[in-house]
Amino acid sequence: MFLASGVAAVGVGTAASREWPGPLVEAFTDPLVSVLPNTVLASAILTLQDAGRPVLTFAALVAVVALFAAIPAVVTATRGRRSRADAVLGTGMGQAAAALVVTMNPFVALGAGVGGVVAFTVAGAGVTDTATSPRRRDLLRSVAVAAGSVGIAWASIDRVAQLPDDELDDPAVRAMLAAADDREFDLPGAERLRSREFFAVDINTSTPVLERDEWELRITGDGAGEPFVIDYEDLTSREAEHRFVTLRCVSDATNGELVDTALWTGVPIAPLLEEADAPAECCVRLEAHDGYYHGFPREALERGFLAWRMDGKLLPRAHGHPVRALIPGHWGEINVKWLTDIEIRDEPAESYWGQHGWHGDGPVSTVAKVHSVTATDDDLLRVGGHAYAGTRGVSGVEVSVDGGTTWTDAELTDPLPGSVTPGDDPTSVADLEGRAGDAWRQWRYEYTADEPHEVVVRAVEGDGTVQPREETDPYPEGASGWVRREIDPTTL
Ligand SMILES: Nc1nc2c(c(=O)[nH]1)N[C@H]1C(S)=C(S)[C@@H](COP(=O)(O)O)O[C@H]1N2
Ligand SMILES: [Mo]
Repeated sequence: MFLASGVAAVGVGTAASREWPGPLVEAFTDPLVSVLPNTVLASAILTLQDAGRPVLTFAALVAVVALFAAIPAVVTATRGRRSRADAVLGTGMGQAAAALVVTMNPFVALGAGVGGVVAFTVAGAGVTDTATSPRRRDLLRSVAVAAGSVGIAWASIDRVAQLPDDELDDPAVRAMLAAADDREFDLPGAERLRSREFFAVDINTSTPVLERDEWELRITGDGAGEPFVIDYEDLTSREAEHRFVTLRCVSDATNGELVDTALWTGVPIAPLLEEADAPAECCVRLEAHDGYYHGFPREALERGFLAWRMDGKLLPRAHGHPVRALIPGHWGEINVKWLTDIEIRDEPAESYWGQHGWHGDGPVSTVAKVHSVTATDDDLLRVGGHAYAGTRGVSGVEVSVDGGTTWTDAELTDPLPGSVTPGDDPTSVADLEGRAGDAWRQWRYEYTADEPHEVVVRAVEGDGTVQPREETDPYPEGASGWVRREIDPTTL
């Protein structure tokens, strides 16, 4: 019955917040993250990747239910069974107080107190029962109460507010999306040239909800007067540009899948800084609605972009709705989603992941991945994937099918079109040639082989620099090294 009371307190308290996982559970995820040593956290992120968030939420849920179940247990133990009314009252007050302290939300506190008490009373009523198997009945009743509260909580939680399916009707966007489809290779098992399942990485257990009409961006300088404020209307009524940009998370393994490309619509940041009369300081700190923050050199921000559309649609909630930053050539973590503040500073500022031991501020490292291995109709082997080198660009991919002894050039997709500015007339794809900025390319290579062998690939940057061979783990500076993959032609 203590457990039933704990489950009900958390369930009803969470339902009262109308969010999932809601403030009660979330109050436990951050401390969990901070008590875990950086190495454990790093390996959890690496091994769990997308599963990391649900696992963390579950761990926090267990912790918070345990706390709320401990309250009636302690109250009962200290007051004895003599006064049930006392125990019930103590439980309710204890649970409500705990919820209030944790969340500072009176509705959650009320829900937790009432839910916990009702469950405690109903499930605990069997204590004085003299029927044949009171223990069993207690247990059944507890289970029923716990299941009931979870059901109520689940049913009353608002699903994350859907965004309207508002697609931009713009010839430039259509031409660029079509260009990506025209230029791509057919590589089974690999992501398309414009990603269809863009990865999402952030610190949240549930996707932050920030509405367009609530959004404002503040630009502030050290101690300098009034902040410069711009709202969504104002930002998005400016003349927009469209850019293909690739993002890669610093926790991506050499042949991992935390790298993707989309067509983003937005405006450059530099003119905004000018308008804001931003002081000529060295450094900036970006801050977001979810409490995430990132400090880096101002110079990088000057080349940045504020995006509110992705592939022609409103920026999805998971990718930073309504507005995010895109900073060319850097690891994913610097591309702050749900952006609310740009602070100009005269000294470097800390970053969320920096404080957890990652060094993801530098330029993204160069990589060529092997995600597709197929046999063609005419009995050739075809290997392929993506190559990305940030703003250095990819000029080639070299493939070795003998474990790294001899190398041959792979075929590459034409670069994606780069930035299209309002004056352009991108009705033909040829107009977009040669302007790829910070986007990946696909590569493919066909050959014959009957025996198992190792394929090794390495990318060549725009200026001819070959991707370094030395292998490192993602933690703390991002993975490096050539991707190697064993291939057994008899299994294809
Ligand atoms: N506000 C906010 N921005 C954030 C993060 C975050 O946790 N909160 N995560 C960063 C990290 S680590 C990465 S890799 C990219 C991923 O962007 P995506 O989720 O759109 O792929 O967002 C970055 N921006
Ligand atoms: Mo990341």
